[in-house]
Amino acid sequence: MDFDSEFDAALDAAAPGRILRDVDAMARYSTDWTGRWTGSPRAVARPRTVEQVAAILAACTEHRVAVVAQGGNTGLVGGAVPPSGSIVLSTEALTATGPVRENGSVTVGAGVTLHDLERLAQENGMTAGLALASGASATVGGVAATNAGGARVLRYGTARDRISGVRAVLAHGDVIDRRSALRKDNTGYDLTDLVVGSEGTLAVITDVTWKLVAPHSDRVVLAMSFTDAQAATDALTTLLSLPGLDALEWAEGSAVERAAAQLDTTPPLPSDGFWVFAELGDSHVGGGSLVDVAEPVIESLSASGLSENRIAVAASAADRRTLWSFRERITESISAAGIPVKLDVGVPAAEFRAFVESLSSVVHAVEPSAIPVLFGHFAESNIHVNILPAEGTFPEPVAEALEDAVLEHVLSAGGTVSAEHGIGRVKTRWLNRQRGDVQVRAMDALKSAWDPNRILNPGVLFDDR
Ligand code: 2HG
Ligand code: ZN
Repeated sequence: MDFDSEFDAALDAAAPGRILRDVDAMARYSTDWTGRWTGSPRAVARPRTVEQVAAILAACTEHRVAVVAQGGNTGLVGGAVPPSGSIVLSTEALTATGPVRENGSVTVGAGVTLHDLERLAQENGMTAGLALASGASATVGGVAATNAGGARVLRYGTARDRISGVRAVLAHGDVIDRRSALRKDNTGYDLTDLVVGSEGTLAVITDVTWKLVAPHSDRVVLAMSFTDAQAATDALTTLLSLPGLDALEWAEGSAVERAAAQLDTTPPLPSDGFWVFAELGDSHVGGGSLVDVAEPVIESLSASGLSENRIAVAASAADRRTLWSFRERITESISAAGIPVKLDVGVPAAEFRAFVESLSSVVHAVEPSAIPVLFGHFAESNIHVNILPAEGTFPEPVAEALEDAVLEHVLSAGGTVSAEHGIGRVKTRWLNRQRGDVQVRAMDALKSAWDPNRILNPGVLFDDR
C-alpha cells in the first residue's frame, strides 16, 4: 500500500462510515459562508465520539496531513477553509448534551448549534447569554474556537466569558479534559482559555461547558436614527446609562436600508442618519416597567436633539424582533448584493467618529467604485467594514489593497485589525503588526509545543507563507 492509501485506510478505521470523499458531498464544507474562499480537501471526517476525533488526529499526525476543524462553517475570515490535500474534521455529529447543573452550567458537544443550546437553556428556565444572527448553523465548538461575540457582549461578554471548560484533542490524539463541574478552579495554566479563541490551531474542541444566565422577565428594544455619527457619539455616555442595557448596536442608514429591502419592507424611522439599536432587559425594576424606567434617559436624548420621529420603542416580542431584524439582516443583505471585502475592526471610542467619517475616502482612494457598508457594535466601537464591488467580485489584488488601506488606517487610529471575528486566513499578514514580534513569537512557541508538525489549521492565525 502506498503512503496515501495507508492514510485513507487509517482514516476509515478511525471513524468507520464517517468519511466523505465525494466532491459534491464535500462541497458545503469546502466553501466558506461569504463565498470568497474555496478549498479542496481530500476528505471530510464527521466523527461521532471523542475517541474517533483522537484516532483521526493521530492518523493525521502520523501521515502529516493537515486538519481543519469546522463547526457550522459560518465564520467570516476564512478560518475553516480547507487547504488543498487537508481533511476537514467536521464537529457537526458531536451533539451529546449533559444535564444543566445546579450552578447553571451545562456541558454540550461541540456540534450543538447556538439555537439548540438556547433551546436547552430555555427549557431549564435559563438563557445562553450569547446570540448570533447565524445561530441556527453556528456551533458551540466554532463559537468557542473563535471566541465569538455578538450583540450581547456588553452584558454577558464574549464566548470566553461564558465558557468555564472544554474537552479538546491535541494533534497527537491526547485528550485534555477540562469539562469541570467546578465553577472555580485556580490550578495552573488556564488551558480552556488558551484553546478558546485559538482558531483551531492548538487543539480540536469536542465539548464545551457553558455558563448559562438567568433570563429577564421584561425586555424593551429601542431604535434611534441620529442625524449623523457626531450626534450619536455625543449621546454614547447617555445611551450607556440606559437601565438594564444588554446590547447597543449601530448601523449606517444605508445598511439599514439594505436590510429593509431584504425584508421587503421600509425602515420605521428616517433612514438618512446613523442608527443605534439598544436592548434593555431586567427582572427587578422597582415595580415600574422598563419603558417607564428608561423614560428619563429617552427624554434626555430628545432634549439633546433626537426628535420623536427618530426613535422607535418596541416592547412586545414580535415588535422587538421586527426592530432587531433591521440590524440582524444586514450581513445577509450585503451577501445578496455581491462578495464583499469583510473586515471587523475596533478603534478607541474617542476615535470612532473620525474613523467612520473618513472611511469612504480611504476606500475610494483604492477603488473609486467600491461601496462601503458600515455597522457593528456601538458599545465596543466595533466596526464591521464591508466593502462591496460595484458588480461581481473584486479581483484578489484589489481586495487585498482595500484590506491593507483600511487596516493601515485602523492601526494609525490605535485600533485592532480584528475586534470580533478573529485573524483567520484573511489577516495573518497583519498579526505581527498588531501584536508585535515578541508576542507573536510567544504564540508561535506555544503552537510548536502543542502541534510540532503544524498540522492543525495551517495558514490560519500565523503567516505560514
Ligand atoms: C454581526 O455583528 C456579525 O452582525 C457579522 O458579526 C458582521 O457581516 C459582518 O461583517
Ligand atoms: Zn459582529
